Amino acid sequence: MDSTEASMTEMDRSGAKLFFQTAPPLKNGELISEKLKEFVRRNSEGVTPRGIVCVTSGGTTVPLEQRCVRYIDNFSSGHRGAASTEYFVKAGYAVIFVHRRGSYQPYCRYLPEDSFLDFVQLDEESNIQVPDDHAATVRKAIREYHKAVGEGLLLKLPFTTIFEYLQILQLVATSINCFGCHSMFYLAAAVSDFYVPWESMAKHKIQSASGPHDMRLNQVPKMLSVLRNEWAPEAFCVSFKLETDPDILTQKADAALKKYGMHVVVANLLANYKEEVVVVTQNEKSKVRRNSKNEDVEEQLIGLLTERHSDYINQSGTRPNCQ
Ligand code: PAZ
Repeated sequence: MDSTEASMTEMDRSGAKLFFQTAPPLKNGELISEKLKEFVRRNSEGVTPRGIVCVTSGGTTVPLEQRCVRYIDNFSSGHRGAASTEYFVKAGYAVIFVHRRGSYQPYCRYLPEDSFLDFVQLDEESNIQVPDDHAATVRKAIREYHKAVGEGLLLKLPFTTIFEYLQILQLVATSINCFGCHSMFYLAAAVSDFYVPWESMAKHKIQSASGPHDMRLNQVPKMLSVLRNEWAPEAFCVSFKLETDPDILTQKADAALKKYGMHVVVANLLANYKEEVVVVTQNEKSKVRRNSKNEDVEEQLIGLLTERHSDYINQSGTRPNCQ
């Protein structure tokens, strides 16, 4: 078996089934399905098939109580996903941006770190104006954002918890499956490895009066296998591997490539993930570095991935079938 052939164990299958059976149902599942249907319809029309990519972005939370006051979070600001979305749109892809609520958004990545109020001021008649030193940035962002939305190239779907994230990922994957090899998954979100199953979770806020609290965390089933084998078997799949120890990074990326049948694993280190990443495939390990602080490493990364995706489409030769 080559490394892009996916294998799936019975444990992956039954673990995924149990996870979805016991997860609290998505509140707006029907609305999401409708939005996806319309997005797929719009982007599958026409003679030249458009590429479609699902970008996941930001960290998932693990609630500790059903009426959640406390939760475990995952490190991720969503900047990578937001930047990558912009470059995918620029490359002609339709993008489904599955993102953590409140994380960085495409076309306004300068927010929320800088206050929105720094970007506007009032003139003498109290009209809102953008100061000259921000005008170029805001003008470009407005133009590009409205172009992407106007052309129907951007669908934004927010999540907070691991339950929402995986249910939305499943809906997206099964909705865009008809694009076959023209679809891509770019899984930059930082997804929890452990969670508290809904039925064993405290209903109300956990009380501290009774002293230390023991809690058992279950392992989140390996959904990458399920994605590759069942939800979207023809899609081009790119996952990310974040590590803090440089000595184990590429070894872990290689292992993920083989274990989950990914086409690409993007390996990055916490210490410098904004400056460089390593693109790991069956045949290559390519370092991608930004040339200066004013550039995004994502610009080169998306350039390389869209090339690899084109090769994949040419090899597979199938066309979308979304009728
Ligand atoms: O969202 P961000 O720009 O702050 O960080 C991006 C990242 C480091 C979360 C991403 O590149 C990544 O590695 N995601 C996968 C993390 C993981 O190994 O679970």
